[in-house]
Amino acid sequence: MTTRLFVNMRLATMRGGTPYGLLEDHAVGIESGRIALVAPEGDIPSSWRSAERIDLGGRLVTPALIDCHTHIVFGGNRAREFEMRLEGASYEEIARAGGGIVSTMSATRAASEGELVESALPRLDALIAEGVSTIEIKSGYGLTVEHELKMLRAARRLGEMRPVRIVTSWLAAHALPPEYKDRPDGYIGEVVLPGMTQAKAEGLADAVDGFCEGIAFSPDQMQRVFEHAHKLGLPVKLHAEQLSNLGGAALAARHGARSADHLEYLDAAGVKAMAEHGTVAVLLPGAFYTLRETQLPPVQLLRDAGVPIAIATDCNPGSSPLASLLLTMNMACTLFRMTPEEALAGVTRNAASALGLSGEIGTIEEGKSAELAVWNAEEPAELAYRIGFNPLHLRIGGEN
Ligand code: DI6
Ligand code: FE
Repeated sequence: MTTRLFVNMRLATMRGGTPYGLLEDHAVGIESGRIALVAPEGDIPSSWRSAERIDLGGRLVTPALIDCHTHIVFGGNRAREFEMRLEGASYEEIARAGGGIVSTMSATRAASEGELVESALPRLDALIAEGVSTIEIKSGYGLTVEHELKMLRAARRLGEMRPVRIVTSWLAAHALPPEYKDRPDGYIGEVVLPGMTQAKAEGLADAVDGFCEGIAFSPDQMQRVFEHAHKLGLPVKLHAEQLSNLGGAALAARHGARSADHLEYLDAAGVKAMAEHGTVAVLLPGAFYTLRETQLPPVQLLRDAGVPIAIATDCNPGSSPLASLLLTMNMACTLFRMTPEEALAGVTRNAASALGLSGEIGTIEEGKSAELAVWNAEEPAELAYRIGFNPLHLRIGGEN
């Protein structure tokens, strides 16, 4: 049994209470991959005397980071579309003209599972290098049962190749593939629902997601998806209110969703529904930035209602080609006026809640999995403050 005792650090536990849950002069003991001790350095039980002692030189320690919304498995890239947007085309125009998600669909269908893994690895490694230990990965670019399952198998393989926890989501209801043009209900009935059953049977899906939007699926269609997920016992979440307000967040909340994500166009009724059902708001500043969105998510309404706010990269080839959670934190502060403490809670405690993992990760507490990030920093606000700079010193744990 390996026991290690980390001493001489500033501990941002993110447990609430004091800002950042900050503890000075505390030690953290790790036993068999769990946090077994958080105690003042002057008050360490004698049983810890034989543990390996590691001096962290006064550095800042936080929970390892969690990216709770990504699409890092995909084929190809959309750099040409980036150019088109700079020439004046809008994201929605490109999508309606057969570009956008559907162009990534073609590249994803053409890629083998191994090729998807290879192309996702550098993105995954960039996140890990910033102290990330848990990453959610969605399907959504295959848009047939076979190719959606291939994406999730690639996601699972990534988790075997690197010391990270991968949480998968079945997002077949992401876009309508061309072969189902004008037949969205047929696509739901023939691909989204039976594929979900198969993904569940093969242990490939931990949750079910969808894109509720004018260019994607309606609330009625999403309702069918959620009802099937409930039958299978899979938790749900939703891309909602990104480009317009269809009431998706309230629908998701009523279905017990763990999170509703994006939310720029969320209104007060949607906020209320999320608060009532304990649905986490996942804000995605990388997509807001890339699409040069001007409608801000209602951060103050969410705060006032006590809705937990998480933030994530939304790493995807179209609306958020962003593989940095630290930059995401900076964007959340600068673009959304979140505080650095809210940004850090958004990639730790609240991101864990969004994934249904708050009993396991997201704060530094005895009994939780020992997944920590050690930073060359003194103040927690330094993590969100710098732009394009990675102060990670050491990542502990994550190999679950
Ligand atoms: N909203 C997004 O921002 C991504 N998916 C979604 O539902 C965009 C995906 C893409 O453009 O490839
Ligand atoms: Fe997304």
